[in-house]
Amino acid sequence: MTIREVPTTPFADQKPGTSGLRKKVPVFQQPGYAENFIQSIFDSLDGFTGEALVIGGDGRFHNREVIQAAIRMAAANGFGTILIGRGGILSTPAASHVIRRYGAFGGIILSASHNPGGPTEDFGIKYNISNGGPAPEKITDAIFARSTAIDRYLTLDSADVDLDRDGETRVGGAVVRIIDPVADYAALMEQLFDFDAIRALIGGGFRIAFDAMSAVTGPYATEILESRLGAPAGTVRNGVPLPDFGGHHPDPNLVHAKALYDEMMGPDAPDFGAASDGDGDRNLIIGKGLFVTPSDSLAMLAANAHLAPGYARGLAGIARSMPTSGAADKVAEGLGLPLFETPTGWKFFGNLLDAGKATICGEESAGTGSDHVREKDGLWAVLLWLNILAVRRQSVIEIAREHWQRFGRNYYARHDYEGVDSAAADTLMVELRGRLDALPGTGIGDLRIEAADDFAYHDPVDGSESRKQGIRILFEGGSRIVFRLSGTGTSGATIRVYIERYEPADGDLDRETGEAIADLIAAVETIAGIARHTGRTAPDVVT
Ligand code: G16
Repeated sequence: MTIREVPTTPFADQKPGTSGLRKKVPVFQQPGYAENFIQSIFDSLDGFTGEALVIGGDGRFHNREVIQAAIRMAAANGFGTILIGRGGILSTPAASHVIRRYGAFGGIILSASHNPGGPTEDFGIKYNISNGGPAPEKITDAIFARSTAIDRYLTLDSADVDLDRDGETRVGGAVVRIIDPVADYAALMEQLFDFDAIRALIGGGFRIAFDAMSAVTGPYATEILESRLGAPAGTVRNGVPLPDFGGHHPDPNLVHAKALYDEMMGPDAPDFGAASDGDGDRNLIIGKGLFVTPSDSLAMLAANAHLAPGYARGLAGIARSMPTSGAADKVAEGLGLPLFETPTGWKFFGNLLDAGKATICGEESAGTGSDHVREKDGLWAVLLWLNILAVRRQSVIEIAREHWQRFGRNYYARHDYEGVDSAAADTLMVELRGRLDALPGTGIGDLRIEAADDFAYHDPVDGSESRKQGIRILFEGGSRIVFRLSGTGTSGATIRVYIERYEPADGDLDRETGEAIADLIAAVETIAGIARHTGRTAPDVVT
């Protein structure tokens, strides 16, 4: 088969964000757009001739078209084996596992995560390296640089591969292997968790509601929760992945999983509610009568992980992204473990996990995971919670209360201002940065600002520096407000404001979050002038 060199010209907007390149589907449908980015990935890598590449996606609209293009291009560029999940499906954590398990050189993951899907909605491409994790900034910077100068891409003239039939076909010099997307991942979960204990819990009448949000986790959750753990049929809702997620926003938060939340707060609530996002790496945990914030979930999982066989030896350390609450820090302190604070983006955890410095990582953006793969993992978090509940035989709310009585409670909320004019958002951040030196020592009502900075990260493993990762306003007493711009949106800018108050173990642990942080919320406008800059007087989403 002849390799074709197709002339192309650069697109100016292919800079990867927090997690790969995310754009609207029509942008990706422009001739050569996906091809340019994929070739820019290959041109930024060395030494993959004859090696294996994993390709998988979350099944969203445009998934199959890009997979077919990526197969031809990977073969033309010299990969020897191309592993693809049946139907073009691989959840992001499953793709990470497949890369590791088969010793692949890397993987291309097609997803825009929790963003909506469909002909006018979102699509995305990201590259993961051989450890199974998102490419570090060194590589994403190289991909972007290449995308601005690209003048050709390599492909082959070959028929589409049948993505729905397991087995092998040849495309050029490469073997394309279609694999079961669920089997390897489910086997890994059985190694980590005590399935017998969870089965006994469920057998005793413990009720679970899992919302797969018509996204990729459906087949994984159905196989694991219903087939292997014996939960009744119907435990997994919206379990069939749809290209447009049924018209919903597959974001497992209190806004987009409101029906589940309402049910969990109701009189006949199941014992445990959970949801996962478009590509299966995020999770939402709701006990009967209690929403567990992602930051608290990280802390509670870390404090109890030793109850699961895969973590019985204890943890090497805990890592969290900077805007994530300090709840995990209290656990690390209490257990005598190192705590690492990284910038937002799972890619920053990779080095810590590879070096054995951290075992469990998590983010406020509903991501938790461990060293079993190099992505956050929604179903993993659900199974670790179930394992803990099966051993402790307490409710989620009892576990949470005991946790706060031991470590204190971090009242926490994130306010998002979405679709804001990008120039206005940039001006807001520039102005705030300019005032950082003047803020310490000043007061707003009863709050006194102790310190203010722009977070910079020094990677303790490879020594790399990442600057301008979010503005922190730290108050006396440990409260905090963080401002940063999202790196995952596809239209305009999203301003994220993270608000946190720490209440010690002997303080008032039973307040409403909104009331506990009301003075901090009021201080946001004084500090940043969001209304003045953007005209917005209230956030679009509060989580
Ligand atoms: C991605 C990253 C996460 C990050 C999240 C939100 O998650 O992998 O590390 O916390 O985006 O990022 P931002 O605040 O910049 O929008 P996902 O689930 O979208 O891949």
